[in-house]
Amino acid sequence: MLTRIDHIGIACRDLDTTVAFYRATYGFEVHHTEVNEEQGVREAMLRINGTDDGGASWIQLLEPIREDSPVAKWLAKHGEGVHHIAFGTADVDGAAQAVGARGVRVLYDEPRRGSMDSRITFLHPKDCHGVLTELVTAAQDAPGHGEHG
Ligand code: MC0
Repeated sequence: MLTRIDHIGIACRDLDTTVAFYRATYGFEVHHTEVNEEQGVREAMLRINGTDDGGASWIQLLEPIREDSPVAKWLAKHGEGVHHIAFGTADVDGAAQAVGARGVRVLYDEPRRGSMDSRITFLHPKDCHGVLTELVTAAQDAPGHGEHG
């Protein structure tokens, strides 16, 4: 059902400074940046492996753009650090339904838009031994991607 670690989300106060650290220390380059208004973040995706066609895992650096956003709240309470882990699946709807049926709170009724046009939902950290857990179907991993009609 869940086939890989898609990304690790890291909360930071200043995206540019944190990107500079990852570049200088590990040689990771930014593959993509975007603002996700709904989630209240500006983010940078650093690809660790894989290709544009799929199978990649990522470090996702997250800077809040609003004080009332989940990442801003997390930073105020805990400071910078790992904010969530995301498991990849070809079927985020099915995975969310299956996990929900096992008694874990799924935070969204329907998956929402995540990085790079992925579809995402979250599991409540209190039901996951303290880990905010995301389920994600990357755009490239969605059934039918690349097919031409
Ligand atoms: C909160 N808690 C966490 C946590 N955030 N525990 C582990 N990891 C986290 N990241 C804990 C708090 O410490 C607290 O426990 C309890 O959960 C309630 O937290 P709260 O501070 O009162 O905040 P709430 O209840 O208003 O919201 C928590 C909730 C929220 C998880 C529902 O953060 C949420 O909806 N998160 C999902 C969306 C999200 O995080 N978006 C940002 C990434 P104590 O024991 O202190 O009471 S967007 C993203 O990642 C996208 C772009 C993508 O991947 O593509």
